[in-house]
Amino acid sequence: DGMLADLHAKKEFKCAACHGNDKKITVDDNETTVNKNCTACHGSLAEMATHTKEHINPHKSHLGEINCTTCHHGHASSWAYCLNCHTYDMKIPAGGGQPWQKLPPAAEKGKAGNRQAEQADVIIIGAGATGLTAAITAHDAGAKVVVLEKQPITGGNSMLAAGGMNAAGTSFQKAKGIADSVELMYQDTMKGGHNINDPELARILATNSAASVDWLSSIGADMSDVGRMGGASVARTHRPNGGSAVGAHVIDVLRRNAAYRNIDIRVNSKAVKLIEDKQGRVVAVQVEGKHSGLYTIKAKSVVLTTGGFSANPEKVAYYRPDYKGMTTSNQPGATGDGIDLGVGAGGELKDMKEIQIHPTVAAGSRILITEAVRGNGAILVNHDGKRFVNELTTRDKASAAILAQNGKSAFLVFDEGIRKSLKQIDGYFHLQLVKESATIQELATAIKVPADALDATVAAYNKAYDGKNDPDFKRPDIPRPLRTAKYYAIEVKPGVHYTMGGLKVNAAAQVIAKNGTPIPGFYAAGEGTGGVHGANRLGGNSISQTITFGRIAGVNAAKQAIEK
Ligand code: MEZ
Repeated sequence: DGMLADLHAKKEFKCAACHGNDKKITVDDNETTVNKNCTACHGSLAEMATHTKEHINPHKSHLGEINCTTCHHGHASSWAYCLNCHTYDMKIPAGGGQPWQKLPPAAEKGKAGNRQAEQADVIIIGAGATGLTAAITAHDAGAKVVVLEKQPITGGNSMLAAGGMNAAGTSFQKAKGIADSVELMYQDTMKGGHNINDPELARILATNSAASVDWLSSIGADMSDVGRMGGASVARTHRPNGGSAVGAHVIDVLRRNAAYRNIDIRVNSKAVKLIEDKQGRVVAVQVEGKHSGLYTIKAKSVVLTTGGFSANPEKVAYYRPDYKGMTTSNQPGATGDGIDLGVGAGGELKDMKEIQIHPTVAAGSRILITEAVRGNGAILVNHDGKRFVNELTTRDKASAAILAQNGKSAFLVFDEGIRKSLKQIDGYFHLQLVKESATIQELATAIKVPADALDATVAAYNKAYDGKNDPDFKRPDIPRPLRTAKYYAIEVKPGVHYTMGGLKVNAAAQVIAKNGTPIPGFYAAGEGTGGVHGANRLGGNSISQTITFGRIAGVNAAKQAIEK
């Protein structure tokens, strides 16, 4: 009672209005027919957005083109997917405030469905940037690909990626006169990772980075803006012109490319088991579809691109008890169950204790404030109104410095010039995370720090900008002063952001077994693998990894499937 189906029935719609005219109602896991019929009556997501009057418009979000049934459920209580991360007071028709995760799956859990066993060349598990890149690459290499995604939407954590994608020696850098090299990116990556990275993987990341930017550009992405991030010797972080967030754009481009190629992508479809033959080769995946129940797809190769486990507090606390109870910047699906699947198939783990906390998550929230704000000139001040760290140091050091301050938080302070330099900052205003004032003194009052101290801090920083020298904290780059009203501040705290550890892989993206040899037919790439970043990932190296290693995994998985 009170579900959307009942509301429709009251308006005398029959089952067929949503489900189509089949005598027997069957629903695929993508809920294709239902979604088509939602938009046929109510309009597209974009049209719905124009009718929505609320300040936070759930039909126009950074999640892009998603299914109506992500939030609206016919036979269960509806629930806005946004509420996985945000705390909006968001009303939804037929909503009962029940978290999406708690909804009973339509298929009885663990029950065999009546779906026939299928056969693919390559199965990709996980539809973030790595998975979609691997899928497109494997498809273009001639393979029949199936992509499985347990969440109701594609995009994974990549969808939330903000600051950009690192690459060395790109045409965009050259056009801006930035002298960079593969060697410098490699050295920065190793140093940032405390030199425990797998040097071969770190080198692959740097060597292929410019080609990965070119590949993304060739399929429709705009990576023309270049900024600087912590731990980087030069500006090499690529993002769309004007400084929009990189992730939503990259995912939009990858989704469109996958759709154009008619790649078979199944959401609400969780891989529950990897099936091996007697020789230990991975030969099939058991899937639990939201509606299909359990079924099996045989494959000649399987690529695991399921991401990390930052959104799994128990797992984080198991490996790092010191991070217990910390917020996370990650999407709800980042629970690490894919890594467990890989272990079940014999995969070796690497660097699981290496978990990154990002220094600037908006206090009391899960909203990441991109490092690009600091890269473009913002400073960090403590509750005494004073700077306390080189804002362009690596994340581990910046986070530790914030946690050492009173209240274990800090304020990110910037001005109108910085705001204008980076489009994604507009989103923080939209989310009402920013305090703003006409003068530094007034800003100090608004954030309750001593006004004279903040004034002196900003004056010293502006002097450092003028003299191109930061004597107090040795910040290596001050691209802008803080001189243009208005002035802004966001309170920030560290949050669990990225898990550097995962399955051990080789240069061909093959998963390595405990005996040190590759597991036949089994590939992995992206955050679910360990080794690329060592003990600390540099900002911007994650999207770079997704594209570079997604391509390597996709092409190798396809090659071996087609040859087999
Ligand atoms: O790579 C990242 O994690 C990144 C660039 C995050 C950010 O601060 O924007």
